[in-house]
Amino acid sequence: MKKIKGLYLVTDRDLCGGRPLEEIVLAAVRGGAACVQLREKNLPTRAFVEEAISIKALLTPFQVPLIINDRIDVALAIGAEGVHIGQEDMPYHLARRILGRGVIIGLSVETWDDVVMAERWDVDYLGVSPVFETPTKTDTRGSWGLEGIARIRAYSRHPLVAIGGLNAANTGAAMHAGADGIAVVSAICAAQDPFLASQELCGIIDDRAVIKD
Ligand code: TZP
Ligand code: MG
Repeated sequence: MKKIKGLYLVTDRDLCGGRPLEEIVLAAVRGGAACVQLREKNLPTRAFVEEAISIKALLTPFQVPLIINDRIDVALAIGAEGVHIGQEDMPYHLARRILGRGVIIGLSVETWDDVVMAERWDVDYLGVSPVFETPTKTDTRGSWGLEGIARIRAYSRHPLVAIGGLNAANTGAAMHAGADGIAVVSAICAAQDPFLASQELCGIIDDRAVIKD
């Protein structure tokens, strides 16, 4: 399976300040983002699929994988490299059965029970969610903090992608605590210059953020 390393962009069209999502994604990837998750909570299926096809075409020349949030059907339909599922989405083992072994599946962990359960599964990474409270997503079950990353790192065999409230000021600390990758929404989507924001975050992450096969 393709290695994902470094900075992971999660999209949010509402935070792009009226700029086209394609523009933000392109800037992020040019700035060094190594993975893009298309996260659309309100788009009708047709629009979601069309957007996904467009973003996939944009990412292919960069060999940057596209991960679809929640929607296994959309990922399959457009041949995305992966899906990201949460604890209320399709159960992991069924998602794997549908998608097969070659597709990246990331799983959000929000509680310690989630972390323990995930050890039984061959997930491609855990989304440590959220590290810090964030206005971008408020339906969360508390926050892990940096010590949560360290605790999960010490226990879990899975690569860890930290998400929630991460920015240039705390990305280094999240890496130091044991994250393999850093996922951000607002730090890129809402940035005045998403290219520079992405470049800065990548510089901090350095080449330590490798999600292994
Ligand atoms: N999952 C957990 S926190 C979060 C998601 C999608 C939002 C993170 O947004 P931001 O703006 O990077 O804090
Ligand atoms: Mg979900």
